[in-house]
Parts: sequence; C-alpha cells; structure tokens
Amino acid sequence: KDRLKQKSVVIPTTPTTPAIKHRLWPEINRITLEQLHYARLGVGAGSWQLFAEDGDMRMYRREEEANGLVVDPLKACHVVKGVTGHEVCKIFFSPEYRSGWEATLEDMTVIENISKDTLVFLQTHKRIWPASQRDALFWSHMRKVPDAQDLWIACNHSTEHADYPPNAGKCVRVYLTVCLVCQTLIDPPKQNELIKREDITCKITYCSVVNPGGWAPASVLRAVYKREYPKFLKRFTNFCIDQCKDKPIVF
Ligand code: 6CM
Repeated sequence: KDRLKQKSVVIPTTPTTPAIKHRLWPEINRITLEQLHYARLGVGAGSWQLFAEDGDMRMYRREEEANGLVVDPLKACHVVKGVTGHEVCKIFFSPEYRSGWEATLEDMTVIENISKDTLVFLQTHKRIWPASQRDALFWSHMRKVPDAQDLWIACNHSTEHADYPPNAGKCVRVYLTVCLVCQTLIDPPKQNELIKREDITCKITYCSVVNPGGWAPASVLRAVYKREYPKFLKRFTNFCIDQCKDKPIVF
C-alpha cells in the first residue's frame, strides 16, 4: 500500500506559471511548443546550408524572401562546457544580462512583467547603414521541458502593445521568432552532489527567423547576418561560461 502511495506522484505536463492567466498565454504556449519541436528536428530535414563553423559551433540558413524582404531562417548548434541548460536559458531570458552579450542592442525596456518566466520587451537595435534603425517588441518565455532529461527552452516572439505602435518614430519594427533550446549532459554520470562544472556540457540549438519589417537591401542584410549571428553565439556562450564559473551549479 505504501509503495503504491509513493508511485502516485503527479508530474505536471502543463506549466504551473502564473502567466497562464494572461491574455497572451495561449499564443505563448503554442509558439513555445512549436519552436521546441522545430528545434528538435535538427538540420536533417529541409535544405539547410552550412554558412559558419567554428569549433563545435555550426550555423545553417535557408534563403527565403517574403514580399521582397529577406527572412532567411537560421538554425545553429553548439556545445559548451561547464554550464547547464537552465543557466544558459536563464541568461538568454533575463534582462539584467542582455547588454553583456547582445552586441546589436542600443536600448532595452521590459514593458510588461507577466511573471518571473514571462516578460514583454521593447528593444532598439543599432542602425545599420544604409537602412533605417530597427526596434523589436516581443514576449519572452522560458521553461523546463517536462518528460525530458534536463531540457530547457527560451522563446521570443513578436507581439503588439497599444502604447508602442510599430513604425511610429524613427525605427522600423522587425518581427521575430527565436528559440534557444538547451540540454545538459553529464559525463561521467554521477550523483548530483558530486558533479563538478568540468563534468557538464550544454548542447545548444538556436533558431531564428527575423522579418526586417521594411526596406533593407538583401545583400547587405545577408552579409550582416553572416557576420553577426556567429559573433552573437560565440559572445553569448562565452558570456555564460564567464557568468557561471565560480558559482554553484544550477540544474
Ligand atoms: O536572439 C537574439 N537576441 C534576442 C535578445 O535581444 C532577441 C532579439 C532579436 C532581435 C534581432 C533583430 C536584430 C536587428 C536586425 C536588423 C535588421 C535590419 C538591418 C538592415 C541592414 C541592412 O531574440 C540574438 C540576435 C542576434 C542577431 C544577430
């Protein structure tokens, strides 16, 4: 009887965040799960072309246009030692770290604090000649993936806000869907309390689709992406390593 009692633990399959009461929740939940599925497909299916490689980092893109604008989907994978998936997703999600790794950023404001795992951001990005400056308004959500081993996701997706209409000032609004999916691997396998940073590896998948929202010359944009995405992933992962070293491991 006691053994039966022990086994009847309820494992939540839907998140228990207070964000579930927010009007955006159905969209946040749907896009996050879609992005998780899309990231886990890898680059086997679809005609992904490798455009950057550095150590364990691989970056792939597909050339696509929508209404004459470049919207090339990007997928990248990387393997980083000494950090957990939870730590990496937390750093990607949290506003306090953003200026430490986001090189294209000019300004960032949290315009809505939905819950500790769900925020709405307004960001302005540095102007890239000869196009207009861009801004982005998006919700951002992070969660642990249930029924999987140490798997975390952070997902960003453009949204609207009555107080911040698009294209009202000097900026053109970009539209983005981005996800970062991270899994912690432990080698050699050990009990929790004995694990050191040198025993952990984080497998990262980053996917991004950005619509520039208005005129931007295709060749310049593709050249910018080719330069900026590898720079971002290297800078971001080095930032994570640096932030986490000498701190207790957060699984
Ligand atoms: O995912 C990344 N960063 C997140 C946190 O900031 C978030 C933001 C993404 C914004 C990406 C838009 C950048 C602006 C693109 C300008 C395009 C128009 C210029 C015209 C040039 C001719 O998801 C990392 C994003 C790394 C981007 C390289």
